Amino acid sequence: MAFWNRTKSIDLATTHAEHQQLKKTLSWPHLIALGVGAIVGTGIYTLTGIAAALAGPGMIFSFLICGVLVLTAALCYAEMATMVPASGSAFTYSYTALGEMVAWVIGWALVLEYAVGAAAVAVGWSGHANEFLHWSAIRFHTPLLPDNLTKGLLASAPILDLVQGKAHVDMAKAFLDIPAMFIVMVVTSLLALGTRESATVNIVLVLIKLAALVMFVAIAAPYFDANYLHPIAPQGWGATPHADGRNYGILGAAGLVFFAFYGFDAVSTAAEETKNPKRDMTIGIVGSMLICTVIYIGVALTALGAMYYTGWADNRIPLVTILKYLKSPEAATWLTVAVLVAVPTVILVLLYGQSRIFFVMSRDGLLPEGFSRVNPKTKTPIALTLGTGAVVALFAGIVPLADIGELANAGTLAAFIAVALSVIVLRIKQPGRERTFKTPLVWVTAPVCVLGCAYLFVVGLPHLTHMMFLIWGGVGLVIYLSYGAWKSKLARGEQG
Ligand code: ALA
Repeated sequence: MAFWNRTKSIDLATTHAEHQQLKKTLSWPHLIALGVGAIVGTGIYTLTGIAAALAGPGMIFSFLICGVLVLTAALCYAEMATMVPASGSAFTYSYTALGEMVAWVIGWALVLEYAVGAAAVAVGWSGHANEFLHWSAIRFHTPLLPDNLTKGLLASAPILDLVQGKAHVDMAKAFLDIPAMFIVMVVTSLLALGTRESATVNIVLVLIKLAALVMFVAIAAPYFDANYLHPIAPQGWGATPHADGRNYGILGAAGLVFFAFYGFDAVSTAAEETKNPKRDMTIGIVGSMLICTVIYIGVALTALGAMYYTGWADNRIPLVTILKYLKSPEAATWLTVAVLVAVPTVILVLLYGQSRIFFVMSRDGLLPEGFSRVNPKTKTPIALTLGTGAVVALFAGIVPLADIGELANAGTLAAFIAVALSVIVLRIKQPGRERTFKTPLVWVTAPVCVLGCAYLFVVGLPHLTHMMFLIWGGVGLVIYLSYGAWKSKLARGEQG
């Protein structure tokens, strides 16, 4: 077998040396909380505003398209996660089905999903933190952060302009997004304390987050005016690039709100720490996905019907803005507080996923061994968690939201394609292997996932995102060819 397509055996993927084993502490309520905790976040609370600008009321279809697509992916993930109950998500699945080089590229793309995604969520959180600081300044005369400490270095100039050399960063106007950095550091510390503690706190916070959305729907639904939904698709049904570098239209918005849907796959990264992976993973992944899809469609439709979308399009705090417009300032404040308290769960799950992906890649010899050292007391990779958190905090401190949201989507779409392909390949190559959860209508579901995600990637995402993704992938490939291809455990004949 050539180096690039050597595969890891599924049986060995689930057995590891004592000092490299993670503790089994999680069961399905933890996993559903992890899933819902990772899914509901900046996507619905913040990106809804940008999606409205891109597609108008038609964004409801953007949400629907993504919901269906992500459901196909969730079903494929559930089959893989129960068949290969080991840390590493799409990376590990691809390693067993598609070969080492593809697995590396997918693991590398997962950095976009998890680390870049976590930074994007932190930036969305920061918008609500600023709203809270303003409220508190009016109410209690507390001090405000200076403007140049609430936005990232790059936020003053759209990235496309920077890339094309049309804009320069005005250092006096924007420097660091301190709230975004702050929240990443808080979450990192929580995570370093250990999986179990973090996951239990997570359950309470998920309930707060859901309560805030239910409150939003309860207050806004009575104002529903169907006239606000016309015209339904002011920017068309496709994806049309505009001069600002964004893709307008329903498919263009789908390329963005896709962000709101993923996160359930982070659950699969916890498979190795799950007590009864076969049952718990299935309930955790599919269940959390379905719950979130229903909530999203409800919230988006309510928002569109309560206030004409131009009033909150491109707003960093769209739901809060709608509640204020409906003369419910207290509810607006409560929603802001709920986001501040609970959306960090999204960052928590994404950072958790990121540190575990690096952990597994290192355990397989594709990254230096130091990455997979677990602390003997907590049995968690503390140093790795802290290191990952530091890099993400820096990133969150300097970059703007929409661009990194779409970049995170690119990585996620690539991972979804790889997982659906893995399902197909293993069904053909290892038909007799036990599958606790079988993807229903697999010969329809998996190809729809592959083709749908590829289509959304190519058509829905802006050109700039394609460019950044290619550059990132290229860097990853160079690292693989100069390190992992020679150092991986498979290369050294240690397993496989
Ligand atoms: N789905 C997650 C969010 O919307 C990443 O924040």
